[in-house]
Amino acid sequence: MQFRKICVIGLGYIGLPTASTFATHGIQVVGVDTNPNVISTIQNGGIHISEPGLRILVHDAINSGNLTLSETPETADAYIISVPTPFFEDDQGIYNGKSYRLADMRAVKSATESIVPHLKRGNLVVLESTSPPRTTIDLVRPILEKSALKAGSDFYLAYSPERVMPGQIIRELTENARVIGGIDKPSAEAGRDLYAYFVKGEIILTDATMAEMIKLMENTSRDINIAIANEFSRLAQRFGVDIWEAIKIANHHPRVKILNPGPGVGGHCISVDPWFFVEAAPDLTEIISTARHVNDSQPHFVFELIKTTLGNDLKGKHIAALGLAFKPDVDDLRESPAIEVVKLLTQAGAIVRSYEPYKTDAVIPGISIFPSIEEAIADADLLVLLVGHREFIELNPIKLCELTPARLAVDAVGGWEIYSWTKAGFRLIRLGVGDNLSL
Ligand code: SAJ
Repeated sequence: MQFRKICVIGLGYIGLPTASTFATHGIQVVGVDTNPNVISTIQNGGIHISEPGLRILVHDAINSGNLTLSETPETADAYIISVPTPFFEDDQGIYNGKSYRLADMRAVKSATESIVPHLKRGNLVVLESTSPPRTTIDLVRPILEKSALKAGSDFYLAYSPERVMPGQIIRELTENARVIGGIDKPSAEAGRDLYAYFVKGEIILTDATMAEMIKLMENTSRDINIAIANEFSRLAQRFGVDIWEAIKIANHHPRVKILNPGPGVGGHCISVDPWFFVEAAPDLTEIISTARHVNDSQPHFVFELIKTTLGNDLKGKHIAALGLAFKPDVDDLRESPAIEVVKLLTQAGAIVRSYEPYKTDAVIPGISIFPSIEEAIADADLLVLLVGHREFIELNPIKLCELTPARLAVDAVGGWEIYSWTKAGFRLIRLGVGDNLSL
């Protein structure tokens, strides 16, 4: 199947790189976003998200004449839906006394509805947004069929999850294997013909519900693996063991690959997606739900570690929080466990100065963000490393000593080396390293 023009609905972390990549591969693309600021930013040569290489890619796409922007979809050969699927902030479900989050599918619904007036016989519609199992056939299909066209016989419908890692999106978009699940075989094949314009990795065809489930399984298994690493860090602290060393040694086993503990799991994917399984089948998801609760409580564990280090009373204590992003070397603050830790410290009476090198102008209610590390650490009693940004890992503790009165440091990501920090005059406490602290 040939595609001359497509609409990509939702120009976020996935939609914008996807739209631009299709455009630089010769397809005419209408990038659609309901937020007029997103459209004007891109039209003025900027981008509203930071991702290595993205600005140049978008610039090339616009300059090629193939990428245009609009607040509404237009007639096209194919439509890709890549809008957010967060969970509701205030609403939650309860099963057997344990809470779980509920998926907010409003953006998928309205994006799908916006296609209906333009849908034509022979079109392909692909849902890319991470979604609960059966969304393509139970939610998207009936909306599209309001056009009086039938999925399968009149138009193709598929689900294809994005699997790219923030920070490496541009490369992974083309190089990663791509799963395409059709509501029938011709739909999967139409999807393959579309993504084959730029995907160099293997394209694997399956059915729509399996593709939805595969995506959720990938992120859920990562969440569970991080949860066990976090639980190991708690055990190590109790038993006087260095978890970082223990993991390194355990990973010498040919079939063991333990991930790293940290202040918790953030971002828009792994901390959200497992809930889609729990909501869809709370009676079958005991481990998934427990892992989510373990990871969500990890910021509290780090908070307790800092509190103990400062002698249990945080009132009036000055703390410099290094990093607010949800993971190293990205600017994304969504669901960030670092922010949770800062909030807990502030609630307990500490005066926290935060520094996030990738987003110095961020505004977060209740959090004081400073434009430079020098200002954040200037009057600190304690430094806490909350994100393993490269520039933090490479900090020289000897030089830091001249910039801060703090001689206490907590490392929640395993980024600072105890020997050099101790030599420089700091008492460094690392998450998951047991000493005489009894937590
Ligand atoms: N984290 C740890 N310990 C680790 C690894 C990660 O605590 O050993 C934390 C990170 O600091 C972060 C969170 O987990 O807070 C998630 O980070 P991540 O790097 O594991 O994943 P994401 O959210 O950036 O991207 C994931 C990827 N999925 C998998 O690796 C299975 C990516 O391929 C997906 O495309 C993406 O989710 C998505 O969009 O679903």
